[in-house]
Amino acid sequence: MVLTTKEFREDFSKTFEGLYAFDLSEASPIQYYTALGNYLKVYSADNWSHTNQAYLEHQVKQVYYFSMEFLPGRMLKSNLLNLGILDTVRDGLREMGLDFEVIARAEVDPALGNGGLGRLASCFMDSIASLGIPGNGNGIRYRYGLFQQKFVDGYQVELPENWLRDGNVWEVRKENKAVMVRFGGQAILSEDPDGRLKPIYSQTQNILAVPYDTGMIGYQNEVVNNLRLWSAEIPPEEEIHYHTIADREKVNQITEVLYPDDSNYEGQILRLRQEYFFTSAGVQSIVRYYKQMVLTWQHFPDKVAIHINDTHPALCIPELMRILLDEEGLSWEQAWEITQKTMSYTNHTILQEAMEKWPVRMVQELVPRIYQIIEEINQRHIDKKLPLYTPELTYRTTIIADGNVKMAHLAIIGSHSVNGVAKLHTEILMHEVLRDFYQMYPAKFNNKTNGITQRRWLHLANEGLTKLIDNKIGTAWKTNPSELKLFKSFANNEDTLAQLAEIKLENKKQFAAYAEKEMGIELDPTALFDVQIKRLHAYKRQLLNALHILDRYLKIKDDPDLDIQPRVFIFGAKAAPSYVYAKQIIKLINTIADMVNNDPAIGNKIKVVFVENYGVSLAELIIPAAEVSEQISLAGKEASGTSNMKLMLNGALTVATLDGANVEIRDFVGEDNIFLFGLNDQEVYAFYENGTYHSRDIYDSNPRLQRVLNTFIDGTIPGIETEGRVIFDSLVQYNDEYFVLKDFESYVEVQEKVDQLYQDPMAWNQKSLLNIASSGPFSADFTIKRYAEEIWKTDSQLPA
Ligand code: 26Y
Repeated sequence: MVLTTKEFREDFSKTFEGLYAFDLSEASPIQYYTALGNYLKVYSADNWSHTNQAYLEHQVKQVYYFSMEFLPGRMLKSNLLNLGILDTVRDGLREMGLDFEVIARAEVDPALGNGGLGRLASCFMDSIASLGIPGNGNGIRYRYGLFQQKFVDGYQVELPENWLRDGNVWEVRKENKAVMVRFGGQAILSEDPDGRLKPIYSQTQNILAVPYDTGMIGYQNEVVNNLRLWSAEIPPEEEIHYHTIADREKVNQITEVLYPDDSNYEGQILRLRQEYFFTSAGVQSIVRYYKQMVLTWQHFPDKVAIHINDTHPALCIPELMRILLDEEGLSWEQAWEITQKTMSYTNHTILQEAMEKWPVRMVQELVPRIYQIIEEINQRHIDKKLPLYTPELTYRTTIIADGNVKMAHLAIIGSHSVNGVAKLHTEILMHEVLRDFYQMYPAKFNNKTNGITQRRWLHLANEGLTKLIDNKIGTAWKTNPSELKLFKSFANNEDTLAQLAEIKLENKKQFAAYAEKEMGIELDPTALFDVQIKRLHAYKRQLLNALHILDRYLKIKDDPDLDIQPRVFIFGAKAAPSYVYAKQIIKLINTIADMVNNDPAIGNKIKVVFVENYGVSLAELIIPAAEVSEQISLAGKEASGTSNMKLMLNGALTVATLDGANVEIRDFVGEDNIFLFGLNDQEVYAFYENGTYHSRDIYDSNPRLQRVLNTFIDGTIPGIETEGRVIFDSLVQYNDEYFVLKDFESYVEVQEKVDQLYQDPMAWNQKSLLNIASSGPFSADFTIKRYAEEIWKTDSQLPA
């Protein structure tokens, strides 16, 4: 049944009156938005409950995607799109004299994640539902999301992100589905009447885990899956034991804030609490659901797949073991077989410092029974592998070592599948980082290159481009993104190329309007828009970008009449609050921005825009306006990257090292349509092995680079005495950990080529078009199909 605008207006007005009991004409955007959200919840309620019923009735296998982080972005538009009523609602609101865009912007963007890993989880939720795969998300309902970033005098300042201030229309609190999670105390094993060892608990702290469910609406297929986020509460029957506010606070604290660090592991007990809290709650609720099906335990892996998004939820493994052993009375062997068959794990990082390992004492104290189980998993692993491998190799793979529990080892040993997130990354895992495990379990390892949902990142974010593509190749690409390649046949069509340029210009104007309004920076929309948007981290090398800007700046200062392609350098990045060096780089770039933007000799030749509080919503504004995509991490460090895919899909040309998924971008689009530079991963490894990298020598021997670096310490850039010195020293004195100086030369060279190509708009637009047309393989739909077929063994429930 198609919804008419008339029906929409009537139902919407009713919803509004029911909620607010006053005349619709005098409401605020947030009130309209809330009413719209409520309307949509009702509109999609049947689909939600039917999907649920169908899964249960047919006892289909379901996947549970466990992730500490989800970054869904605003949901109003994407829900409308997926329900197939975006245009109707927009038109209906217009007929009522309301501005849909203003209403949509009233929604908060829930920042329940740090970056790539969290956003990936949300793209996956969209694809799982859109493919009709029975799937659920499982995570934490943080009371405060990732901090809001402000710049004060160029420094990052963090403010709390109270994303629930106006309520959350999409969630449904499900008190009736709450479970109890046990912490601390003692677990003493003793024999039960059947002679089995079972734990007797004493002095534990019991926390109530209350789920909040959000419908994950599939793309025009009537499927609504579930994202379940858990919140920690005091169990009502235990209220009496909580005497002080501090006691109560300790409970609320568990789901109070998201840890804002995504690259530097710290053994904080609260984080371990969070990890056990949501994994235990999630696994318990899965088991409870399974028990409705009256099947033997052996069939558990035929009905349930649990996916562990990085090691953060790896306690799923001992938790499922605990339930099967202690509560369901299975033998160790049975429980272990079920657990391994159920679990799969994705690794997202190569950086050693981001690998989770928990002090044994901490695990013992916080979850004593879980620790016992981990110990036994470890011992059995050693007993099984020692006869087969050298003691050295075996002991390198233990879960417990040097007083720590190594979460990656637990995740690998307890899962049947281990995957990396790009071809190169998986290779590096197999042959470098996890090579001992690869030798032991070659069959577990596989690659699943990341993907993105083209629904949010093209259809919604870039309506102009969507229309153009629809006009040229039809709309089938929306459900089958490989169809995007049909767009290639327009690569020589001047008309199409001109339209493409027109759309890009329009998107650039939109961003320029934002920069003007929010930051007071005036941009020339015909300048080249160059974009680097990602977390701030030394390995991602925002510094290299900064060096290039300074190099240009000096050139223009030397010769103010220099004929050079005007460029706008756009940055968006948050730094972990404790990551001092990253914050110094933010200050540096902000100071460069001030200097350059206000220098009349520079004019429009360079503008630098560092947007505050980068997140999903800003990405949706910036990406469609981008012409150059900066993917310049040191080769071998970025697991995959996903902004690289979004930018390509929106027609940006990539400046890249051969790192992460950039390698596959090159393969799909061809060497001629990407700007490659710098060391490759093998060359980087060779330097590590030989110890022959000396950044000081490069500084000494390259006068151009020397001059750029000296601006950090010679007063050229005013007001960065401290930061300038630290950064200078890190690059020159302390041997430049991420080879910034080594790659500088080839980076500026390739940037000159970028400028040259830009002088020929048709050639540029052609490459832009080829990038769009070659980006289909990076659809998360394909990635999810592979996860479903090769790892989860879940089937789409859509009619074939
Ligand atoms: C343990 C704690 C310090 C921690 C918290 C968050 C460690 C890591 C993370 C998040 C990591 C992350 O976002 N990794 C990114 O995952 C993306 C999706 O796979 C990749 O595209 C990207 O290269 C990788 O950096």
